[in-house]
Amino acid sequence: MTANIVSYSNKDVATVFDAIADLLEIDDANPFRVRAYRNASRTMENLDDEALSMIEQGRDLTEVPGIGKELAAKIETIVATGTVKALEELQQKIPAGVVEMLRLPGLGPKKVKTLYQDLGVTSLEQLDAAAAEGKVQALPGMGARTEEQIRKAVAARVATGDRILRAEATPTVERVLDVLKQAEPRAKLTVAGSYRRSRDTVGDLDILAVSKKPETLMDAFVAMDGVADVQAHGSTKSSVRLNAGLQVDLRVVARASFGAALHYFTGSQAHNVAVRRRAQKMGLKLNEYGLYRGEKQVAGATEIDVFEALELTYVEPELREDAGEIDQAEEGGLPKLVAQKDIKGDLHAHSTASDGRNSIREMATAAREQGYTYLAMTDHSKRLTVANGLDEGRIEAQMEEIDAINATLDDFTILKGIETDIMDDGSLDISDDVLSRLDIVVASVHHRFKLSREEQTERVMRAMDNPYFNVLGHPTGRILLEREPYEIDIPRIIAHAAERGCCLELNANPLRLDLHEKYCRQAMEQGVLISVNTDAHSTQQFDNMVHGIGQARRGWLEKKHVLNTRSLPQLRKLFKAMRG
Ligand code: DGT
Ligand code: CA
Ligand code: CA
Ligand code: ZN
Repeated sequence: MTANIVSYSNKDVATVFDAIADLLEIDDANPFRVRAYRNASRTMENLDDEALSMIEQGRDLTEVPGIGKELAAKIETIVATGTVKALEELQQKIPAGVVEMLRLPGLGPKKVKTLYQDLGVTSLEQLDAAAAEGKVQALPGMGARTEEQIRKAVAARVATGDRILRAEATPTVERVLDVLKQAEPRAKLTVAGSYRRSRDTVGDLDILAVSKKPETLMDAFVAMDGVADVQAHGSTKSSVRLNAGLQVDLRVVARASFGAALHYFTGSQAHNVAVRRRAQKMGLKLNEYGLYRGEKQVAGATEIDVFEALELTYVEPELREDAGEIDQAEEGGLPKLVAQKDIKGDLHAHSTASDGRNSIREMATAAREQGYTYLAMTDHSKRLTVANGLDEGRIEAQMEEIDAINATLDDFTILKGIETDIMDDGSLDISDDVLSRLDIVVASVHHRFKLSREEQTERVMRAMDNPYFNVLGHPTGRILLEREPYEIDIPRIIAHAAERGCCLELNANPLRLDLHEKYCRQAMEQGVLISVNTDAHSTQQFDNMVHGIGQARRGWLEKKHVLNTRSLPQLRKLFKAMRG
């Protein structure tokens, strides 16, 4: 029996088509077939209607330009199962290690094919060894640089293991909860682990249930679509590995133990150890079944009960890292963490004027639908030619365009802004005269990542000294699981921002989540406001705010520490003060 309640989106279909194209290319297939899958992938990404709803409405997928009978049939299968025979056959044929090589940054199918076919490399270890011996740079189309990049990428992959972005795991969490809910509507279900703590990446998923019918839940769980491998199948614990590689654990616990189990499996491990130590000091014993005095359970049904019995106020999951939260909970001094509803607007977004996908008006409408009262349009500036960055003349035209749109909006304001590039010498790439007429200036580093720590720090500090500088965009440039932050002394940047009275961004794009939580906390302690922005390049990306909020909460931020919780008049006042 398969529980066929899971559904897949156009984006999932596009991912499958891309994977097929990659593997076909490695397999030396006919280039026309490769291109057909690539085109189909792009078609699916850009399709306005979800294939699933088209099918449900009885519409024929072949009405989509570029989709013939064969592809339409594949789309139907993928939407229903998440995969398709063509992909599975290729996955059988090509070693898993080769597929893994594809996921390394900087390695596309062409290079992977060469490495696989010319060097016979079939795992990351072999790849690293070949690179170490200088065999990679001898290959056509590769040089010493590629070789060095490969070694770095392998090292980074080994360091992060098989973690995936939390945001990437969200659809899986929802699907699994959905399957379980359908199997046993009366079960109580929650996700625990690093996912619940809103970590930027997760190693695996931990799901907890209370149910009178554990077998029914477990059977549905191991029979879900997308399960590649069942590692355990019991009545209290089951574990599966999904096709995408992610592991999911499901535990069923007694109602009286639910709170203790939720606390235990939420972690972090360091937090658990510290809380257990506290329990011991109080003559109690804490484990995943409950809090005990001798044989008697004194708490366990809810987390609140457990904390209360330990004379602690409730600790939000995001704070459970053994970073001072237990002392604060004892004193009743934990922060009231910022929440999505506190956010009044987004201060970093792009339109079609640079590299965004929607017009300013569309972006404003979508921001308003988020419940916001303002949105700053901060398109790229002229140095970033690849993103069609705006020069002074285009900025002035955009200011007029914004005035015209604002005149038609009565309870919403578009702020005029720019994401200006920080140049090599720390100057900004837009003239002060134009900057002075904008409402907000976000400044970012988009090139010369390789400067020394000293040089990079000073470059950014000089940019902050510009009188029109408001917010430092994505302050460290990291791309999760892909690119390390550039060398920069963030504590010095924070101190400088405190002195200068300007702000740092927490970029909410789930690939960035930049500024890191520990620096958010440092900035907050020094009175530097953090602006939680999505950097949206399309109307949908405003939804990324939730990821930024998760990271902000992990950084102990309250509403008052976040710039864009301010009302528009308050915001304007702050910006005015920044210009001194
Ligand atoms: P992950 O999966 O690597 O992103 O991180 P977590 O925190 O989800 O870790 P995971 O899945 O290994 O275990 C879930 C939670 O269970 C963890 O946060 C704390 C608890 N836990 C697991 N193993 C131990 C242990 O050996 N000792 C203690 N005190 N807690 C543990
Ligand atoms: Ca986990
Ligand atoms: Ca786990
Ligand atoms: Zn940027």
